[in-house]
This record gives sequence, C-alpha cells and structure tokens, in this order.
Amino acid sequence: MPIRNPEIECMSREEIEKLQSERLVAQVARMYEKVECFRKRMDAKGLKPEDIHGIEDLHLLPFSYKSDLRDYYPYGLFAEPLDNIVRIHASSGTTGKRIVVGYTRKDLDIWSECVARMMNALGLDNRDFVQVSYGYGLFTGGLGAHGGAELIGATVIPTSSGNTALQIQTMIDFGSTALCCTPSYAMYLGEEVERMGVKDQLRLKVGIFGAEPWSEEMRKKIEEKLGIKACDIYGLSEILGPGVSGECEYQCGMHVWEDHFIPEIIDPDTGDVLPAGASGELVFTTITKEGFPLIRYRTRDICSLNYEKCKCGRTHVRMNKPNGRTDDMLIIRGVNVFPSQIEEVLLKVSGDKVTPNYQIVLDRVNNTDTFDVNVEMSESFFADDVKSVAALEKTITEQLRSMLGISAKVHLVNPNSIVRSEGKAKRIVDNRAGKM
Ligand code: DLL
Repeated sequence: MPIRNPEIECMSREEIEKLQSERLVAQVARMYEKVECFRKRMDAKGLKPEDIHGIEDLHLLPFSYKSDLRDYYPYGLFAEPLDNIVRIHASSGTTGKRIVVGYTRKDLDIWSECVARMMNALGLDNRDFVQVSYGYGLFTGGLGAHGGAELIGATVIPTSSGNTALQIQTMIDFGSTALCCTPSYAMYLGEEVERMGVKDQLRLKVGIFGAEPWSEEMRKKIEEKLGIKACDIYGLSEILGPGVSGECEYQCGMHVWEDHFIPEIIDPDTGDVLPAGASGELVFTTITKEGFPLIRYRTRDICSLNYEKCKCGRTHVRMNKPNGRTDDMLIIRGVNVFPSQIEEVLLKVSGDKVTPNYQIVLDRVNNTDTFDVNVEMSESFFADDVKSVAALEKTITEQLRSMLGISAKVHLVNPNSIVRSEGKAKRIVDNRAGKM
C-alpha cells in the first residue's frame, strides 16, 4: 500500500528522536510561558525550560491529569488566545462538568493528516467513498474521521451515528467503500446486513473502528459479516481524537504518529518509565499542538509499545490494543462513563427517596451493550405508591441521559436488596468480558 509521507513515516529511530527532541524543547518553552498550570508544576519541581535538552529529559517533566481539565475548566489550559481557536470538542469528565479542548487551524490540519496517513495505509484514496458513522458533534469521532477522509480526497458520506436501516441503504445506494464507526456498531450493522441478506450489494472493503476496546474475535466476526478488512484506530479527546495511532494493512499494532506525539509506558503506581515492551499506563506528550498541548498526559489506558520495524516499512512505534484502564471509567456503547457521574445524578435528583446504594450492571446482548442502573429506594419512599416510583425512575433515566448522552434502564429496587460488600462497595457488575 502507498505510504502517504515516507520521509516522515519511515524515518530512522535517530531521526525521529532528533525531531522529537527539537519539538519537545520548543513546546516546553512555549507552554512554560503560556500555561499557568504547567508553569506552576515545573516551578514546584525546581525545573526551568532550559533544563530540558531533549527527549532524554522527558522523564523529568511533571505529569498532567484528566483532573487538570476539570480544575481549569473550560479554557484555562489553552495555550493560544481564544481568537486563534477554531474548534472546541468535549468529552465526559469524572463529574457533571465535561472536559473541554480547543484546536487552532494548524491543529486541525495535523489531525486530518494523522487520520489521512492511516486511511492511505489501508489503501484508501480519492476513488473511495468513506461513510462516517461516528457521531458528529462534541465527540471527536465524526469530525476527526471526516477531516482525514476529505484530506485524502475521498468522497465523504457524513451519516453520523444511528438509524441503522438508513445507514445500510446509504452504503448500498452511495457505494460506500469504507466505514468508520465504533466496532460494536459495526458488528450491529453486520448483523443487520446479514438479516436483510444484502451483503452482496455492498462495496465496502475497509472498516476503521475505534473509540472502545474490541477483541481479535470481534474483528474476525465483523470482517466476515461485512466482507471487509477491519482496522483499529485509537485516540482520546485530550490528545487529538481518532488518529493518535492507527493500524496499517498488516493489522499488527497501531502506529503512533511520533512526529506529533511522544508515547511512554509507565508504572501507574510509581510513575516510573517502564522498558520497551512492558505493559503499563500509556502517557502522551503532544509536541506540535498549539491550542491545547499536554505534557506527559496520563491516559489511564493500559497497553505496551513495540519498537520493531513493521512489515509495512513504517518505523513509528506500534501500540497494542489497550486492554484495560487504571481508573474506573467505563466505555458503554462507545461513550465514556464514570460511576461518579451516575452518583451525582442520583444525589441531585432523588433527595431522600433513594439510598446511596446503587449498582451498575453491564452486559452485551446481540453485540450491543446493555446498561442497567439498580438503585435502592429509602424505606420511607418504598412505602409510596407505584406511580411515584415509576415517575422517579423516569426522572432519573432522563437526567442520566442528559448527563451521559446514552440511555440506561433505571430500576428502583427494594431497600436492602443490593448485596452488601465487606470491603469496597461493588458498584459495577460488568458481564461483558468474553462477549466482545
Ligand atoms: O474515543 C476518540 C476516538 C474516536 C478514537 C473514534 C477512535 C475512534 P474519547 O471519547 O475521549 O475519544 O475516549 C478516549 O476511549 O482513552 C480509550 O480508553 C478509549 N479508546 C479509544 N480508542 C480505542 C481503541 C475517543 N481503538 C478513550 N481501543 C481512550 C480501545 C479505545 N480503547
């Protein structure tokens, strides 16, 4: 498959490190001047920008965290005046407040370039029809994939998510050759295609799926059902959205675009950098971002890095599929959910009608996540009539939907019916393992 930018994508390790060092030094100096949170952390460590000479000094720099985005909400971490910010995206925070990021024009161009590299790596070009079925909006999936597809000159079909029958009709009528969506939605589309018996009417050849963990078994099933090559794409709102890394045609790890992002793997407990190949928490430093740069951002995703040269000829390091997190963030139907957000809704909505005993039950039925929230009623409310119970369930359901952007089935259950734990409360029952 053609390589979009061989001079960059196939650089030697020495060249990559030289470029990263130059960019890191410049980024640190710039952020020290412009971002108060970063300057304070550097000062607390007794560090000045002059102490950073290259990537060999990366480990000296302070970490940054998701909580920083909450503490400096909404624009406090931006490194450019708002006049230069041309786009905002947002994602779930650990509380009701979302995390907010901003892009300059140049940031958007780099983002599109990162996605375009992957699309080209999968053989897509201006003859292709790319159906973008990730959600468009504050979520980065839709507009992120869109920018890359336009840059390679493909014809973009921006269907956004939902309306499955219309998605399939669009694929058939418009001749979509590539599909971008979450893997669970791809699986669902595959099943519907099978049920409708229209697989032979599809022209799809490639799928670009990410935003949530998925297994090799799931990959095989999607490939079979849709008759495509299914490839993994990774990203997070804080760093870039989709395209921080992506698979090439060999599907053996996602190339991290190292001219823009420096990945590290650390021990989540000690913060120590782990040797190449070890599994630990993934940390990113953005070395070209203008609007919302981050140094040593703790992603909470667990994975490892592989520095061996890939069969495709690209030298940029490959990360394996993230296989867990160091925090309690759940990804339900592609949407990030923190149990603390659910707790916040329950406290706000219910007064003394419910107890703080609740349980989130997740499962996977027909390849779609089910999401149930069981909440114990208080003794006094339990005595009330069925109508008021139904009304409260409805209110909690609506509030959760407005907080999280997805629907949960809320069940008010009898007092003392949720099993008590002797240690930490077991708030989450996740039965999805092995069903992906
Ligand atoms: O999910 C960005 C994205 C959109 C990536 C479309 C790929 C495709 P957030 O909503 O901020 O951003 O969620 C980021 O999702 O920290 C991971 O835990 C998880 N995640 C993203 N991609 C993958 C993947 C987007 N390919 C969080 N495999 C990240 C496993 C993934 N987990």
